[in-house]
Amino acid sequence: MTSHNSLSKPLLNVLQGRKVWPPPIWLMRQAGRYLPEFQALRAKANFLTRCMTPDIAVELTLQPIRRYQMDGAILFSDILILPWVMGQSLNFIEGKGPVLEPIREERDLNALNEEKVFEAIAPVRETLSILSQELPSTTTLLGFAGSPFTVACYMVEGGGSRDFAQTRKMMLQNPVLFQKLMTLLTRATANMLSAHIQSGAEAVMLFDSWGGILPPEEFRKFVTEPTRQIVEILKSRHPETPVIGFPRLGGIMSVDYAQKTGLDCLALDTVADMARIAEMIPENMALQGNLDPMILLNGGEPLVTEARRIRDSLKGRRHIFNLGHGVMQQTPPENVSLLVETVRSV
Ligand code: 1CP
Repeated sequence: MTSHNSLSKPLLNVLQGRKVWPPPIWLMRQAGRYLPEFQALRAKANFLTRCMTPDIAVELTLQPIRRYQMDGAILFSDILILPWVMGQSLNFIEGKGPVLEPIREERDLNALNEEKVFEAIAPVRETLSILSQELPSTTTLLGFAGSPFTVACYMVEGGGSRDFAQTRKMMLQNPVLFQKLMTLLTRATANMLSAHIQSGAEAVMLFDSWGGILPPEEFRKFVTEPTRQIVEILKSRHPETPVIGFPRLGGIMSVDYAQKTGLDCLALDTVADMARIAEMIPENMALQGNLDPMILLNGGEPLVTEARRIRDSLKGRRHIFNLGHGVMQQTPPENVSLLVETVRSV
């Protein structure tokens, strides 16, 4: 096993097939409201402006890198930028989250334009090229997208939801329309991730936050299969660039997903028993995860014990330390320091 310090980019090395000890670490939502320096910039521009202004997006991406020397820097953006640049109206409302004009009929879908995506994400492409110049030489730059199913949930519902009932209804009552939306999103997502890679992303991650609400057959059709297609397109264009998939709340379906998609790394949520799942997936696949964000928020001895347990239970596997979901807003920033120190001390 190679030691952490001898490698220029430990995270990329793990993704490309090497074992690294101690494991590299980054956190989902590592740029966020729990950081005072994030709050300071927040007052200056609304969320979409922050995503689409390269200077601001670069600064927000770099904040957790400066503070914690994370091994991965994830582009500051959002999964809903894609529907927005295709023409769906989007606002982020304080205390409520994203609000979109819902897609419910054929003509809503026909109004979207995927041809515009590349040009419209020019500021995102610029953010990535600046980051690839400015990041420390040991940090891996990550691009990302929502999975087609998760993005479709927000597009059809018009925002967040507990059960995405409108989306499930469309799947059942108008399967042709829903499939058309999925086909469009699968292509557009692959093209957008491809643009991220061309602009400097060294690996990309697909967030499937809501796939876990589906029964098995639908999970295969709308989560596993579109993911497989995206990986196939990306590998044909960028054979060297690793792809991470995060089928949140996927349970046992995550195993099938890992086997069939061609992904390089399976990211697992908090409820997953990583060491057991590790035994069920292809041996050449890396794992990412999965500390409970609540344990991070709580800090102290329980944090140290659990972080060590997760890290040590995957010794000998290719592992990237992360949370099982995003950093929670009330997390004391010093708990993140304690976590990083714990994972890195052997
Ligand atoms: O008020 C604010 O400052 C905006 C809060 C915020 C932030 C910081 C949103 C709105 N998005 C983001 C950034 C973001 N979103 C990143 C950036 C990089 C990082 O991790 O540091 C990423 C990767 C995402 C991904 C994202 N957005 C997901 C997938 C992961 C997950 O959390 O499950 C989802 C579902 C979204 C939608 C979204 N965007 C924002 C909110 C509040 C939500 C959730 C809405 C809901 O379901 O209620």
